[in-house]
Amino acid sequence: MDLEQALLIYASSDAQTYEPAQIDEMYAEADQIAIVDAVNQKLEHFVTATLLGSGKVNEIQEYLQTHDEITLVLFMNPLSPLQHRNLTNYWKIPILDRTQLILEIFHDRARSREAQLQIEAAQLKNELPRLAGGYQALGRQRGGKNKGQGEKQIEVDRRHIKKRLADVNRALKALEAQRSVRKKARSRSQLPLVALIGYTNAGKSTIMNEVLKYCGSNEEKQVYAENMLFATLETSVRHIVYSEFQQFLLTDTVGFVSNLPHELIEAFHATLEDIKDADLLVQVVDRSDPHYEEQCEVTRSTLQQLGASAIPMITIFNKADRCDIEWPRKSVDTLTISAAHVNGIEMLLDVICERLYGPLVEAEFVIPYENNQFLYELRKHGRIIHVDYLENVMRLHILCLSKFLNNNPEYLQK
Ligand SMILES: Nc1nc2c(ncn2[C@@H]2O[C@H](COP(=O)(O)OP(=O)(O)OP(=O)(O)O)[C@@H](O)[C@H]2O)c(=O)[nH]1
Ligand SMILES: [Mg+2]
Repeated sequence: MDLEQALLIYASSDAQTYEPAQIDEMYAEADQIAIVDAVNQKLEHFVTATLLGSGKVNEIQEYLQTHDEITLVLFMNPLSPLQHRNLTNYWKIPILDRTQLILEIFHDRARSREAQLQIEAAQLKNELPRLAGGYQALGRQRGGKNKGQGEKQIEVDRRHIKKRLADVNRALKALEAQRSVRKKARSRSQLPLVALIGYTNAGKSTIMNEVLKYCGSNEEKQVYAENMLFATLETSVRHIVYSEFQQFLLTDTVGFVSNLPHELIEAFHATLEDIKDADLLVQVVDRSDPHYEEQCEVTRSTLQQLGASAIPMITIFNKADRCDIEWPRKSVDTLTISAAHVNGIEMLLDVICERLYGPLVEAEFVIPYENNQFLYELRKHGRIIHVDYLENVMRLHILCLSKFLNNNPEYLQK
């Protein structure tokens, strides 16, 4: 397949730069674009009409004229429709901005019908205000058939997009209805909901799969985990049975990314809604990533945008095997583990269940032999470690949720 040769441009007010490697990483699986050169531009103020100053715009124009092999400009900034249109007209080359790039990656990776429709809706909405202009950058996405065909064609395109958008929205509404049926079923189950959240590629899906494996679920329940950004584009919910009395629903979610374009937050609103219903959030952080602190900040602000910052949260510093730090380790609200190692998963399950159900305590009960009701209740709240069979009574040494002690004070020994 012919790779598209792209020039990468990034403008920032601080000295931050974007390296081609970071984009290659984003595109690891899609492998459609080769970045041949990069321009990192420090700017005091962004220009409304073109983002970059006119000197830089001209310089890039000259560069493009002498580099015919370049067929695409990738902007790591989001561009307004006006900037997008002006720059495309100056440079006569298709431009993908950061939002469109992320949308394209999402488009390539979406597997469920809902995710595909959500992304299509976001792409169509993004396309609409960019339509008016001589040179159709977005022709790229639709086979280039619309390049330079004038106002009439734009009107036809606009009508076509609006109609398609209406169809997509209708299909999404229908799927949302199914989602709300599933949500009702979930709340009927009365099990607490725990959501794995965090920056893309942190290891959320891997942790979900390790938890499933640890709890003996069969393989069909496993979710897709891969070393690429945005591997997960839909939420999946699984029933986790750690013990008879420690069960919960666990949901894997779409990874966050810095400055997630608002189109995408909107597009994934329904999917991300699930996070708002969670009783507990488990933030997964790739501790081996040099930018892990910034990524925690992205999670924090995304949760705020979703209106989910009040939900209790624990944090997992994952991929500790790739760092020079002590693990597995536990402190109040954080765990340092590696998803691939079972000790960390057990620690995680203990912490989740303690948060949901309170701590486990050891206790001794003395009950008459015929008290089946007690044994039935006990099974729902704890387990027997040891039994002494005495003359008329049994002495049970048990491990149970602390609320069980309060519910059954009459038989409690100590
Ligand atoms: N070395 C190491 N690799 C890990 C660990 N946990 C996950 N990975 C790898 O990290 C990559 C990403 O894992 P995923 O579980 O797909 O990440 P995710 O957070 O679900 O990513 P998105 O769905 O894209 O948001 C995979 O290649 C995993 O094998 C870990 O503890 N140590
Ligand atoms: Mg995932």
